[in-house]
Amino acid sequence: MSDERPNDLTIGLLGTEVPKNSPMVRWNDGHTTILPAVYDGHDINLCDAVDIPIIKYLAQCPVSLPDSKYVVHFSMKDLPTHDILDSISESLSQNKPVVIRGIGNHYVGEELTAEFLDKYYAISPNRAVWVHDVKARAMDHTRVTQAGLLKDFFKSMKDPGAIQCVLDIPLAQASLPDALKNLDHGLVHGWNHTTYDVPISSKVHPENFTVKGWAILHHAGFLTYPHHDAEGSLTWARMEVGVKFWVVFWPKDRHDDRKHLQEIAIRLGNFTENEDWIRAHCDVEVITLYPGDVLIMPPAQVHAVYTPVASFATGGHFYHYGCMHLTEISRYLDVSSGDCLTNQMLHNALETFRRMMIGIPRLSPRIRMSGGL
Ligand SMILES: O=C(O)CCC(=O)C(=O)O
Ligand SMILES: [Fe+2]
Repeated sequence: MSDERPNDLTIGLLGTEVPKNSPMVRWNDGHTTILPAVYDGHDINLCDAVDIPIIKYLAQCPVSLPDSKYVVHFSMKDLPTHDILDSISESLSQNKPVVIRGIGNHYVGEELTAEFLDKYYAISPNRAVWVHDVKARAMDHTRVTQAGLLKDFFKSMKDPGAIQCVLDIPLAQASLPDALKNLDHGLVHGWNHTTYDVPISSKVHPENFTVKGWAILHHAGFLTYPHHDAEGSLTWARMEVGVKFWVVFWPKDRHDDRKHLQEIAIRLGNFTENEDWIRAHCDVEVITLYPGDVLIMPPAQVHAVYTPVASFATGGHFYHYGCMHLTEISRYLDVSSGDCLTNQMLHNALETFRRMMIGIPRLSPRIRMSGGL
């Protein structure tokens, strides 16, 4: 597999998608990538201050290997056996992200264009989207998004002066791969099991169903800073086109001490000033995701993502009975240090929790709750 995949991820980018003289970095797993460069009027690279030091730190972190104590690795060959769902559930409930290599369609070799997204994912070039812009973020981190059309985002993909991404393209039809879809306990048990006794009559937030799937789209060189995802949900993501370095963080100790978890979330929010503290208190692993790879993260999992080439990924949020203890911690962190969130706010969360609660008496004995009950 690695035979066909070049380690040099800078090929074809310099002068076409990113500035000719972009700095580079070598990752611990052998890849070389560009570092982001967006210049101000005095030829200063605005990414020198924050983005580049973080990416250099991420690049030297250990690679997540199949024998990792933090991340559980599966391969597509393990699917579809029924046991894999139980093993995945077990890992997630123990707070371990799961990587499954090589699931599903991946259009390797086709260029990522507006036509490609339209043809395979029914995402129109005329979609209105919120565009995150690295230059805007470097100049004022409170104003990172601007409104735009998808086709213009693609035009600026070929502008070496712009590094952008779109983090919330609703894609209601995206779902967990078939073999994994029963992991979504909110839908599978919460909603399906309760409409008999508690019919849906009115006022259910439509996002219960429409935020189930989304897509994200990146130019080469975009760094998403360390954060955990909102609302206590689990997150799954599948690489469709491109490559991502998905970096996951854990406390070295005091895993159940919520004050410590809160301190980590806050310190990671200001990496530059806290690098030494983070090195001393966090274990970190880098998961390199290629097309067809699926990653599932438990609630509250802190992660940072560097996208070194133009990329497209699909994903979604869901809830799981085995992870409710982590959902609770994640929501506690949201309330107590609320600005370390990303992706969409999930307005449906409480309605789904209510359904999951009402559904408990009729739950199959196969379903394990948090804490192994
Ligand atoms: O790909 C990225 O830049 C960020 C993705 C992310 O953080 C997520 O999907 O939760
Ligand atoms: Fe995230």
